Amino acid sequence: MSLTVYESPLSSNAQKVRFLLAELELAYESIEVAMFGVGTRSPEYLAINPFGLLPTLIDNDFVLYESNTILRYLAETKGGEELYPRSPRLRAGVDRMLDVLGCTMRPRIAPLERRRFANFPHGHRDVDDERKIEANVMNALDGVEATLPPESAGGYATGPFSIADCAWAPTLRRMVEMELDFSAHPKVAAWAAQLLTRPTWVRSKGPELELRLPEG
Ligand SMILES: N[C@@H](CCC(=O)N[C@@H](CS)C(=O)NCC(=O)O)C(=O)O
Repeated sequence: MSLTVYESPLSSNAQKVRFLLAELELAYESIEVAMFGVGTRSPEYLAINPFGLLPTLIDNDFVLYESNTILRYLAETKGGEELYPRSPRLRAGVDRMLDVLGCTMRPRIAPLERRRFANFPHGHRDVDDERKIEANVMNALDGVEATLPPESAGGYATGPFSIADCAWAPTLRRMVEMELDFSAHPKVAAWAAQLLTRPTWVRSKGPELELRLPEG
């Protein structure tokens, strides 16, 4: 069996996949591709992943991109069935958290990450604009808080640990690094605390980004 992952240490979507591979104790070859359009737009990489995005998994001769699809595939095929339950209702719970992340939270939080971590926009800083974006993130977090099960269910995204947790860990980590205030979201705070200290995450998460906090 040969597994290869095209990735970058700072890619949140690659971090999801590394986390699951650590959970499954699977060895793989890591091929680092430079982000921000450097290696990702090279003809060699575009021949593997036509979107020019990270990560891409190669399982023998099977090429797969889209990080959440990779999580589902690995869970289904590499002994992680309990991480992606078969029962339709339990599976729907995991899928919902994957979709909330990809369809609601990521579009809202990505502009904040660009401003706090990537020094965007260059040269000037609009703190009011950042506060509006942050409020939009917090509204989505209200939904997450209401969706999370009671802590007694296991403390993870749907209770027991699942691929939804692998998917959310990089974004929760950035929320913590950005010092977002979780005081109105106690279940999210407890979830992040438990998830971000899980040994497989700590081992696989990769380096931190450099943060710039809003002035005033
Ligand atoms: N929907 C894709 C998004 C992948 C994505 O946006 N990857 C980023 C890194 S996290 C990337 O490769 N950006 C292009 C670049 O930096 O050149 C997935 O989940 O795999």
